[in-house]
Amino acid sequence: MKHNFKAIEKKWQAAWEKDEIFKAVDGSDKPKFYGLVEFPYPSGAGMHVGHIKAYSSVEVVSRKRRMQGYNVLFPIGFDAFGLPTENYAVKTNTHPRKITDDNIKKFTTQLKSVGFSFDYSRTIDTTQEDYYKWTQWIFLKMFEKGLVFRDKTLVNYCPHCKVVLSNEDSQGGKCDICDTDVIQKEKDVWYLRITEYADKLLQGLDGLDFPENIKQQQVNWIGKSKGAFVNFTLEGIEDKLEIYTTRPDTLCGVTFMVIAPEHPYIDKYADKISNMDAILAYRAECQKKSEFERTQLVSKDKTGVRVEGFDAINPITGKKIPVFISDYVMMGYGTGAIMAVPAHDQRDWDFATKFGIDIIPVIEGGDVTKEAYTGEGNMINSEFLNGLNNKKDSIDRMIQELEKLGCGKAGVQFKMKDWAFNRQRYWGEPIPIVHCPTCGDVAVPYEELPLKLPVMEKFEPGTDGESPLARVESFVNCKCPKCGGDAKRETDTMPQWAGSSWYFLRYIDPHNDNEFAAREKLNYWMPVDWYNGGMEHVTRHLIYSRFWHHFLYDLGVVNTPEPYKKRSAQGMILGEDGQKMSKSRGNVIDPLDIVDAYGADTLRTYVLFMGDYGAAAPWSDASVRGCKRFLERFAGLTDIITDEANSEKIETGIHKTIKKVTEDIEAMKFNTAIAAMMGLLNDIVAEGHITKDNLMLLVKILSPFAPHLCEEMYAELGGEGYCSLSQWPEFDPKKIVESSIEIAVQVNGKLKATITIPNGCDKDEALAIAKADENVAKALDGKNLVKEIYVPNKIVNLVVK
Ligand code: ANZ
Ligand code: ZN
Repeated sequence: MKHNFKAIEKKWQAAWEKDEIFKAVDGSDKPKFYGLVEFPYPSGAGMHVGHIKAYSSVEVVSRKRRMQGYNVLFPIGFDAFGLPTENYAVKTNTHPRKITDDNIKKFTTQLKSVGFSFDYSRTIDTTQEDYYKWTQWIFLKMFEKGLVFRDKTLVNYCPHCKVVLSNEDSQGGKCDICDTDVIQKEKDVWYLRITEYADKLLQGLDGLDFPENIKQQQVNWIGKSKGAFVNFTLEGIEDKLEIYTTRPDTLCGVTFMVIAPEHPYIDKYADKISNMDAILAYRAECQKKSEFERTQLVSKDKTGVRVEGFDAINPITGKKIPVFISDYVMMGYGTGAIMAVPAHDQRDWDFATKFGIDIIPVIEGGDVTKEAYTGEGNMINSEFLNGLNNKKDSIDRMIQELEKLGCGKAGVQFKMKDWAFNRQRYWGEPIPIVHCPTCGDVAVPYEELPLKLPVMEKFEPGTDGESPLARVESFVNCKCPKCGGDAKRETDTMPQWAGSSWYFLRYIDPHNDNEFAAREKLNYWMPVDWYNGGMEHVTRHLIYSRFWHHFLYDLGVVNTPEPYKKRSAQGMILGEDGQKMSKSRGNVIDPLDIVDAYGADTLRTYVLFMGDYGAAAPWSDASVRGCKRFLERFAGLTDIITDEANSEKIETGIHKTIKKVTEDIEAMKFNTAIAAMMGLLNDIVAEGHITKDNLMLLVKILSPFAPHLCEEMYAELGGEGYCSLSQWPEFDPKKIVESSIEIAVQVNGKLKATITIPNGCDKDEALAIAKADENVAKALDGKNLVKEIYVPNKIVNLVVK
């Protein structure tokens, strides 16, 4: 048949939709498969080819699972709150509701035109009241359990977007939305205590089928550090100065202390400090820098000011040491104070060198007059540690001593910070909290959820980065749910990551009005069996959603701590020029243009054929045409059907290909699966005919990739029902075994011949065939044969003298 994709694709998409064949069934007794892809942000630009690649993997797996008899849940939805829509709303003075609805409509049409087998009856939109009601509900549960707190703090703030950004959203010191440099600003911040789950998030990784690099990124982001907290006496002051160190073993090498410029002791003991002017001036300087600049960009040129007023006492040596403030110590990590060991820490070494402070080595090795020595070695200058040469032993011994002296203990720290959870923007979930002058922060009662976003005409943030909601008096002014007195609502909204932190649970029961999802449905469908998405979400969405799920598990409302059994990630599609696709480069491929010109099946096949699924790969029009050509030739197989049996070579090829495609899909080696089908097609075309039964097998294994064409061919071949719901073929192991195989013959390690032997023949037979070969015979002629080696089905190796 002809590959008449225009007609075929419309026809089958309509049929699938009408018969609702991709609808997941609740409470079926079939085994379940829950395939998930990261739901899109419905931007005005519509779908790009990256979406197609991201969805095609789990799409192929889901289609295969249906054919293997699974009850499949493969849903889609829209992560629709967020800044791009809001910014566009401000610019065009259109309500974000309308923009969102329009974009979702457009996206849905586009998705359907590619023939993805989503269960559209479960489509969710995070901006709908019946969805965000439950986002607010989870937030309130966290509030109830003490996992939400408010604090005035210096935060990462984007002066362009006028929003507070979490650390995750300002990686590298840049706003994740607009790339502007973030600044530090004091703000009222609502935090989610994600740090309370740091250990669980770390340990939970163990049993998960995530790629190693994804696990590693999460491990690094969580950043667990083991060390000790040590209290240093400050002369003339009651309070001790507590520091965090990973190297308590180096305590005798401490020659000064450094505290963060924001350290509270500066203000608390201002009256004891004689150079407050210099200190406050330095502190003001530091506030101009972002945390990123302070941690990453601090050059060798260290700055700081000595705190004139109190010195510290080393608890082991009893020596008096100076205290400095310097911006290389962060208030947000550990205790905001460190013991400095210039001989063994490069930052401390740089500082000591500049300020002329002693450098005392306590570990042998290196030359500390040139740089800090960070290797291992014998302990020296360290009293009771002297002579020890194992870092762990020294650390343990020192902690023991500190505990005995009552001035220190072992402890851990995490790099991960609590999650800054409020945004001063309109298009987000209102935070359901009321500020009462008498009762403080009070939760909106559950029965009042959803706390609806008020309808507004203008959405600009206020001048000082205040939320637009602060201008809606009818929203702001309310009664306190506790005491009934006059109160004011919180006017900030949640970050975009809120709605995506639990959406996979709502798919399971999207229309439930009483709970976010019924427990027995959750028990049946969860965890997600296979989740595919982008590498850019590995330290945010993937951690946030695992955190929420762990919390819900502790709350007793979901059945497993971890939401995702398996995670994979697609590689980026680059432009033909090898550069990232972008409007400004003019190298963007619109997937719908490809659907128009070559068909959805070609597009789907191509994005999985373009290389290793996880690797970045440039777009190639030539290769798209190659895939189109493959499908055309495949369609042509219906024209060469005969009753004549296929040759052994083709029979073997077909069953090997079934085996390969079956296995490659599981291993995400889609490109080699497709390549195998292409190779087989060539062989069949060369043979000139194929039986109907054999063709049926091929149609089925190609169908997850090119489902429209395969439905059409399946119908033409007289298949029953839908190809998409037919049974996945099993390969015949007997047919994979070839009757004869080719092996190499070496004489003294040199290749002399390639011979054909019966598959699985014994040593004698193989040797006989080898020796009968003319070249081999020549090589043996007149020599003394001292060794005969036969590796079954692999090689004959003869050694002569
Ligand atoms: C003494 C020492 C000696 C240190 C040595 C290191 C090497 P991680 O692994 O990142 O946890 N530190 C502690 N709190 C800090 C803060 N708020 N800002 C900047 N630096 C801080 O590193 C912990 C180490 O980083 C700690 O151990 C401390 O320096 C420093 F040879 O203490 B160390
Ligand atoms: Zn009150």
